[in-house]
Amino acid sequence: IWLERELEKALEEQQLELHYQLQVGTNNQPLGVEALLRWKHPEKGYISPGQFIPLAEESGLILPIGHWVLATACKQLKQWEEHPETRDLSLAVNISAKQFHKNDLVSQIKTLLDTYRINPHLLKLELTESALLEQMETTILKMLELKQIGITFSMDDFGTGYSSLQYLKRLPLDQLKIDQSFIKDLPKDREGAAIVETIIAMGHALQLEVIAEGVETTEQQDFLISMECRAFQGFLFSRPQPGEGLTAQLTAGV
Ligand code: G
Ligand code: G
Ligand code: MN
Ligand code: NA
Repeated sequence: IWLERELEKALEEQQLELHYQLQVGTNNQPLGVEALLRWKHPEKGYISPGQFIPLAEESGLILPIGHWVLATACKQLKQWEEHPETRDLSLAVNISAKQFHKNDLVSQIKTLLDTYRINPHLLKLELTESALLEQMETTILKMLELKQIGITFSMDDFGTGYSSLQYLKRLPLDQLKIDQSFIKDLPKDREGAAIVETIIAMGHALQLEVIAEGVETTEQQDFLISMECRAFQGFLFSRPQPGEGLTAQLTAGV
């Protein structure tokens, strides 16, 4: 309970921050960014969302927090749209199941896009398999409604949930994000390699972009390139960092 109260306070007292991690292509060219939530606790320092998102989901605090995340991401996207080096970057935002299934999500997003006058094609929503598979029919309708505005969708942590190929066939996704657990021991891990190769081939056959996350070494990236993967995210390219840091890195032409 104390943590719940602290989290409520964190939102009121602006202790939440969005950090941003770069996504790159085969020549390490910037493609996009993922927004990652951080709680800068006055005594405990940074707390990972892995530690407080489950609580936020349970308590319902995920709704105001999720809205804050979307609004903050849209403001950042607007700033990036104003510079040639960052203008074309997409921004991926993690959406929790509860937030996705809330009635006002679509109107919330429309309002934010209008307010900040953002190109909707640059906003990507990352959903997990468990979020997508709940209430399939309403999920598909809501995704289609958002896609009509221009929003794109990525399936996060792909391969770790109860992925059914039937669902993959029906959901209007744009991207599969291979979970970092499959990347971790590449290129040595032969089973992992076989799974990754299959995910990439299947994703492309379904006209989906495929991005590998948790890429930490050039060996991993080269191996993934040899399997036709064309988008990468991981510590090899950049750590999640505050927006100013990433902007400086990108505008310095690094
Ligand atoms: O950055 P880190 O590895 O600590 O993130 C841990 C988990 O928290 C990841 O699964 C990530 O998807 C999730 N996460 C990060 N930011 C957000 C956010 O803004 N909203 C939601 N719902 N989850 C997030
Ligand atoms: O579940 P989701 O994909 O949203 O969360 C991504 C998480 O992975 C973030 O918390 C981020 O900090 C972490 N992450 C990003 N790149 C790497 C990496 O190269 N290695 C490891 N171990 N974690 C990473
Ligand atoms: Mn994610
Ligand atoms: Na993920």
